[in-house]
Amino acid sequence: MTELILHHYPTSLFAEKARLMLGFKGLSWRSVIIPSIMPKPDLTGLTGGYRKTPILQIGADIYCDTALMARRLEQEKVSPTFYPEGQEFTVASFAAWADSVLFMHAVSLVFQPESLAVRFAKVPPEAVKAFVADRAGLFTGGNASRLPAEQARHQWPTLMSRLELQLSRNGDFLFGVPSIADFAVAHTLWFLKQTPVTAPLVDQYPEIVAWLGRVLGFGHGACSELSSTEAVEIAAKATPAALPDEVFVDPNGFQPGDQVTIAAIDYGIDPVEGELVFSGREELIVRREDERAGVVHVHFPRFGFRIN
Ligand SMILES: N[C@@H](CCC(=O)N[C@@H](CS)C(=O)NCC(=O)O)C(=O)O
Repeated sequence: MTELILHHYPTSLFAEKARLMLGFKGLSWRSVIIPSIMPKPDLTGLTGGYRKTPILQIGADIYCDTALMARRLEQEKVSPTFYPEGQEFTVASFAAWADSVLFMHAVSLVFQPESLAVRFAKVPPEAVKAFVADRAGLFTGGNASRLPAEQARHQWPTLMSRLELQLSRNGDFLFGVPSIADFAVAHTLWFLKQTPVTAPLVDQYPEIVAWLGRVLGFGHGACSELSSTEAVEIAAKATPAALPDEVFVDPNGFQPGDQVTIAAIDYGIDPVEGELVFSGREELIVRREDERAGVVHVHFPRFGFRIN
């Protein structure tokens, strides 16, 4: 089973990054809508505990984190590429910066009370309370600390004027041609554009506004709905793909077959337990067995994750 299955929900900004990546590659995919707060039993049944959004499933292979997802989609369809030749390091590093630094500014700006009031205007108070409590839990225990709104507002003009200058120099995309860097910035600005309180933080920069239109214009590709139960059944019937043809390297001495846990280090640090079957330059793979999903391989980026 080689269908691409994205587990996501409409308002998730990293899900928007994934949807745009799928659109850019012109891929067809199945869409599983997941809850925006815990519990998410079907999703965590597949991942073994990782709870962040989105997740890419291909049969019995589960890809966590959009940075790794981009690499998997690149294998699925090489062209158009996320990593233009000669700029691989630059665009991947820029994307990692955007997914952490720029993202944390946006979270802080969107979560300031004036913006939250508009964003949740039609949501019942208990649901808002549950959401805020869930996100407080999400940011507990990792090394990512919430940026005070005042500091985020203070630093925002620097970030945006650098992007504005970069675009005025390089043309249609951040590095001239489209790359993973564009997708890693666009989803954050898309998020800010959702409410009239935060939209002006983007709208005052004409080069950025025009560029954002171009990136969002890639669309989402063709998708059709799938239930989370069906997705679990697909995993149960499938066998994980062959491991990458790359030498197992682990600088801390972990060996193939070791029983480990893997967890993000920034936030959403819920560990996933299983057998370490692969440790490569960019990717870690854990084999685990789930009551309903059967044997699955859960894939993580090496960067930003830890093995215990
Ligand atoms: N580094 C992760 C970040 C994912 C992330 O932070 N997603 C947010 C939603 S935009 C999340 O998981 N929020 C909690 C949730 O959906 O349960 C990635 O690139 O996939």
